[in-house]
Amino acid sequence: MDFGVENIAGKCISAINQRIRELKRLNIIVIGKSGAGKSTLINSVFRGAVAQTGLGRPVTDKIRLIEKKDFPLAIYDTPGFELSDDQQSKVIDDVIKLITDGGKKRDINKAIHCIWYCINVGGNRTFDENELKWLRTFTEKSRLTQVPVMIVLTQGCPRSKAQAMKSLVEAENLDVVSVIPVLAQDMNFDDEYTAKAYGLDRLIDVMSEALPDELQNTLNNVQKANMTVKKKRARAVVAATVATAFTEGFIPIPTADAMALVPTQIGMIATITVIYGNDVSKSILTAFISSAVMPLMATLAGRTASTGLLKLLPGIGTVAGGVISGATAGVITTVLGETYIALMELIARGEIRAEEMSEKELSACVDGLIREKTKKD
Ligand SMILES: Nc1nc2c(ncn2[C@@H]2O[C@H](COP(=O)(O)OP(=O)(O)O)[C@@H](O)[C@H]2O)c(=O)[nH]1
Ligand SMILES: [Mg+2]
Repeated sequence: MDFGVENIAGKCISAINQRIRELKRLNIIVIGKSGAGKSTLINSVFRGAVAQTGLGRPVTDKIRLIEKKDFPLAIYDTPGFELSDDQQSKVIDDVIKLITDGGKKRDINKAIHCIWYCINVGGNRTFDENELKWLRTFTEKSRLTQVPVMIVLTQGCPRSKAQAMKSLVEAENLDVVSVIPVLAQDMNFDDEYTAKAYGLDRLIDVMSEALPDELQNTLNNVQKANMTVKKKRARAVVAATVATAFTEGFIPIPTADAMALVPTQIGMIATITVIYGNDVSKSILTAFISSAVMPLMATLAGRTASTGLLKLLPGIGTVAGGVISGATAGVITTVLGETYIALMELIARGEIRAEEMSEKELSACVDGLIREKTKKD
């Protein structure tokens, strides 16, 4: 392999694209009355303004499918109990059919993975008995399909009312995973008081717990509401990379072969990128490789006097003795992973606008991050 910065950056881009193509599709049914806040919720939880692209494609006469090209998410937008009795039971039957048809194909990309049942807190003066009845009928049928149902109490403001409603629904002992009050967007009252958005991070936590491992990267790729889960997942990728590639499988190599670690690190960088769902350009990768990967590899090869980086190594002796041990390779890879996670987080939070930064500014940013990660406390 050619270990020039350009070539490594190119390899990263290919690896990222391949991993994006390999993501399984997450399929969600979102049920709720019109005006409950389904579209607002969807747009606040997922990146890419998914619910803004028109009405979606009709799947049945009431259910619409919202999806975007090259985006691993499908949402079935489904009306709630506001319909006539006949229409209500038809919608329930349609939803159950959607689930069983998806399950029959034995393909994770076709299966329904979870259901959000949305109830508007703000709009209900008291809890609507009919809605509860609908929910009872629905969960009795959906229970058999074993698809996790989450009750989302939308427009959950005031919070005390949302909490009271949560207790009321929980007392029903329905077959649901969780009852989660949320306010998807800040809500203004007479310019004097603003209720702050809340609860979306909790919804993603519950989703993450309910979904199988194969869908965790997809969930993180499409969601923008919970940075903690992304970070946790990204750190697990670093730990797994270190464990499989270096602690167990790595045979000490001569320091001159430090670059042999790079292919594994490219895989790690690609997976972290996918978890953050950031649009990563070649210039970001170039800055990361020239300011983080290259200096660390040079340190391993004993070609640098950068004492800051050397301090990291568990035993300088191992490197000075002419070989890189698995443990040393692991420490270096962990630092690289942590630095890359920090960079992805800055971009995902909008704290830096990488596309507007010069190569020099990007490099300075990476430099600052790696200094933070290598600081001994
Ligand atoms: N401020 C604020 N407004 C919301 C929220 N959820 C819904 N709304 C408003 O309630 C109305 C109906 O929401 P929408 O998402 O279109 O409901 P849908 O019919 O279930 O898709 C819209 O005017 C939204 O702006 C929220 O979390 N915060
Ligand atoms: Mg809508």
